[in-house]
Amino acid sequence: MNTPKRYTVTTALPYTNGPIHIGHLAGVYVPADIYVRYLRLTGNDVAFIGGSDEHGVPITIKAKNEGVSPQDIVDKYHAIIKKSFEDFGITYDNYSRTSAPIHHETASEFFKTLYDKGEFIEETTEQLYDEQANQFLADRFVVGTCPKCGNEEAYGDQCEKCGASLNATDLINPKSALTGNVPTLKETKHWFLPLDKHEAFLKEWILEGHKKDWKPNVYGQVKSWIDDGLRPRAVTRDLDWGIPVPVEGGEGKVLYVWFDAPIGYISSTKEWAAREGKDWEPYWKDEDTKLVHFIGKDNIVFHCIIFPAMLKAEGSYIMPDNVPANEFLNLEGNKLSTSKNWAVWLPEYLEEFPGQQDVLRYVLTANAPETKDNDFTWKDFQARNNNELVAIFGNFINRVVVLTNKYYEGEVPTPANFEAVDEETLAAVKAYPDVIASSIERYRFREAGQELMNLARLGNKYLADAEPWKVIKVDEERTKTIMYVALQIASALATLSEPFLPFTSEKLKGILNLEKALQWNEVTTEDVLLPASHKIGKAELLFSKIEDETIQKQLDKLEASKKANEAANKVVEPQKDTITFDDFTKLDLRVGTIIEAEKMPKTKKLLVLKVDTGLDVRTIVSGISESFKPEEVVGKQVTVLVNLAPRKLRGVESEGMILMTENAEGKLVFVNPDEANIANGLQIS
Ligand code: B3M
Ligand code: ZN
Repeated sequence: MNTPKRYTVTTALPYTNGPIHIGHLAGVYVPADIYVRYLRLTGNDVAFIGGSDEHGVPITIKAKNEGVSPQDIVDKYHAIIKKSFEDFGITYDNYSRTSAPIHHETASEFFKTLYDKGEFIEETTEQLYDEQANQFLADRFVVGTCPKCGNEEAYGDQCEKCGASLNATDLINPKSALTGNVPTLKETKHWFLPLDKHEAFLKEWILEGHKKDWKPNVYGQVKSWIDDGLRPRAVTRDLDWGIPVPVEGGEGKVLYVWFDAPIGYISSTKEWAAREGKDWEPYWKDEDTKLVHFIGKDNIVFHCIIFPAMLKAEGSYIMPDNVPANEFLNLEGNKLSTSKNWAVWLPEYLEEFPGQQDVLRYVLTANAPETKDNDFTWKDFQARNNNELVAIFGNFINRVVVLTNKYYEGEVPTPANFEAVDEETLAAVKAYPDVIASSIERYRFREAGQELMNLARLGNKYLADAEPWKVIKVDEERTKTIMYVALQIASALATLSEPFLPFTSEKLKGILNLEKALQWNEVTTEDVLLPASHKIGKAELLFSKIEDETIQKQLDKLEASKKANEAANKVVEPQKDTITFDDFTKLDLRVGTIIEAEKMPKTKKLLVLKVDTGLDVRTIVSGISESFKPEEVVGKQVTVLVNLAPRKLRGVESEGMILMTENAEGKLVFVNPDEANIANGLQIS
């Protein structure tokens, strides 16, 4: 039995420049929600804190691209993100935003405290400057080669490939992301946090103190930075979107987004405590509080080095107990990409798979990139739903409920004598809370989720071996025992599934008619999980099979994204050699109408067309069959090159060429006269 504690659990504040996708969910939000739901179920005092990260260069870039203000962008995406978390069952105690006044106050105060304590180095240095854009280049305003790993797409503050935290002047061959120009250097004053001053503390606290309980992927990254030697980091920027620097000489400058954002956890906690009539300070300053940050691996340096150094310098805060960062999730073998629309977006998933939040929660937990990057495929999504959720968990519950209603009108029967298999099964059930808890408390959610499925497997196997549908014909008393044991397993699943499958757990508690469901540890401590003569409800399916066409639809969407990317990134061929006007007059281009069309047998790409050119009706073979069905092109007016020498294609003589090009989705389209009903044969000049 755990002694209840106070926990502050935070999740990375997503930039409000786009919706949440499955990479965010798998890396950060689903594991965090599993963790806090379990902590609450085991009687702990939990503050589950989140919010939107509304400053930073990604937002100003998005605003610039869309011709709106940064505030418009953050208002739009904060609302989208907040609602999608709610609809997906991420149970924050508070979800705030860093443009909120309480955050501006908290972050400004924090900066001022460090400033007044002399914790900053105030220095005028040369920084990268874009003369054409007339602005300093920091963070994502500049791209270049990472000095640590050679990644050519490193940003001015961080390399996402190796995670290194950088000063923009560290980049090799820097280029302005605004104009593409090579930046110049220009003097400007900033305030630096001397990380080197906290090196001894960080070494002691992390490299000694957390050698055993921090995940190897986190510990390894932190160790490599500390071993490389820590340097002062600028915590202010020459930008106009962010929290103004609240000290003399700070005009026109804002706090670096990675200085203000982690303080967003504190301001969100303050906002929650004020609303709940609680004191926020114990959640951030009491040594008994366990502070846990859920993040993706690209945020490790900020949560394990920079933010702790800030908290240490401020002096009144606790340090994080753990930072269980996950690696990255890929999609169908490719990196998730917002810019390339190569993602499964949470709002779209919620719309296209209504009521199936738990399927995605389960699959993202089963495939979580906990120790290495992992891949999400729609085929695997379908397989885990159909072969595990439907065939094991759902099937077990459905049989128990249907048979209990059929044999006993929904009443839990009084068991007769327990046989060895019954005793063993009931004992195994009682072991599951600790088995699953042990995995959760070590942030091994994949393992924990599979242990839950093992409990459902235990139930399924128990019923399949006991075969109550046969025994009922010969031994009523034995059947009562079998169904009683099966119902105990169902009740245990109702409680233990809540962290992983909260929507299913709710439904199952309804089916079992559990007004007050068991607490986590009661599954172990209580002799009876579902008492005899308790009345359960009617059966309803917990999960439904996902058919191939549903999956194909998703794969087609991704294919369309891929094509659109290819088209968007299509290299525009350089202009061909110049021709004379006489050369041009040799081309005889006419308006024509397609009057017949059929697929060329045994080919994928070819249509055989009959085209009325106004001069004659001729056959033209065209490679458009992957973009058009024959019936779609009949009647279309097209531009025809009629004096092209005839060519035999697969035995068919083709006399001319129809002008085509590609659209943004990479689909072939006709280059045809805009006006309708132009007489065939008219020349195009
Ligand atoms: N806004 C999101 C990211 O880097 C970043 C996290 C802030 S947590 C304080 O994906
Ligand atoms: Zn790098």
